[in-house]
Amino acid sequence: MQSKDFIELEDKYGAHNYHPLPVVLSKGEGVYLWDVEGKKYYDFLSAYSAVNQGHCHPKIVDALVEQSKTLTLTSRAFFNDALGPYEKYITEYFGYDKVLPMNSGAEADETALKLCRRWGYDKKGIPENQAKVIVCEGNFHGRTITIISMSTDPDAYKGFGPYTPGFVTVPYNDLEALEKELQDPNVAGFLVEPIQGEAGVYVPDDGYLKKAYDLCKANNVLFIADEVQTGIARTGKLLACDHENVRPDILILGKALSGGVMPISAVLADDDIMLVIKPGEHGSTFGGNPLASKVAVAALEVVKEEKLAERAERLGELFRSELKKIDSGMIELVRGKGLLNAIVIKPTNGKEAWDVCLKMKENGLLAKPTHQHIIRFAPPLVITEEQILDAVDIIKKSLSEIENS
Ligand code: IF1
Repeated sequence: MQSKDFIELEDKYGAHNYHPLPVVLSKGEGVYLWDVEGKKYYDFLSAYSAVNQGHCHPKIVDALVEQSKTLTLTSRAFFNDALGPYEKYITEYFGYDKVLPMNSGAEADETALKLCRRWGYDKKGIPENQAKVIVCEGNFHGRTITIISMSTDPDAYKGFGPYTPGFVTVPYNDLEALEKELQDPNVAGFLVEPIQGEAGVYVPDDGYLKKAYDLCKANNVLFIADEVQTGIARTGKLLACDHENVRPDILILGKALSGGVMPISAVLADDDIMLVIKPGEHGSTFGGNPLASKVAVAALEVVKEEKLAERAERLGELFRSELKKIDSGMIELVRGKGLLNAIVIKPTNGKEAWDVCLKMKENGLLAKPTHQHIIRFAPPLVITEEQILDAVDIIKKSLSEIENS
């Protein structure tokens, strides 16, 4: 079978909830992907930052394979010999008292919202069912009905009402608006992405996260960081909040927590928050399964052993500086932190970001636009300097071919 055959199968038998780039991948290794015709590509999406450690990292795959031979799932109706050691490892790794293990990023965000509301009632004394959570315009936290109820993007929420109440929206990177809303005694939490990925890699002003955190503390409101995409070394520190030495009250992780081999997410908090949820009040069939426990430990060990945060910091600087040297009228601006970057494309000759991505695919690099004019670039953090420079050459060549088409 060829690419077109696989595309036809998905079109005929799969829901049409995505519009993928026309490439059919069959193999991944490190920063590379191969399609069914054997063409090789640089992966500059990393499955939206889930493959920070590189495709099929041997250490992570070995952990998956080994554990899968003995015990994959017990449910939390019973204890198992992998979860406790994982919980100890991850809580010491990030510096929190406890972890609540889940599977998808959305489930972790939902878990954080439940923890926050329950803390609001039991600890802050907010009247029952009156808790509010402040979120930012342009946010992306997942696809469940409660999460899209917080969204300001019609593509995310239109046609899926009625919506979950209890959310207040403020502009991102706007401390004045945040301070005003924090005066409401019924506000339990502020949920924020340290960098807005889906919105187009919006990096807030230096100091925004720290000042937002301080404003939350001054008003007895929980600062909740969604680091599903920005965490696990992606932005040049272990967590994006580390750039400002902010320690979230509730930390949400996902994606690269598994190195891309299976869905693993986690919510971390200290006892005064985590213990507001009592036995039987929250959970999931696969949450904290032995397979995920072993895989997550391996994935986190790789981050430290291969110094992926330092690599992301150093190679991200190189990537942005090389992109800024490209003499192209199509590049309106370059922005990002670590190896989470984006360029804003100025439509030219009737061509826009999607066309640039198609041309880069032809030239051996895979990336995808977020919204109409922004291309996100997020390669696995194991990329080398030589590969970064090679990728920049491909981007430069592709833009030039379009501008001269
Ligand atoms: C899609 C976006 C990225 C996330 C943050 C929670 C979640 C995500 C900050 C939910 C997930 C994914 C979802 C995927 C595409 C991708 C995405 F474009 F949708 F927004 F990365 F930017 N918090 N992001 O980025 O985690 O439930 O997916 O495990 O839905 O199209 P999930």
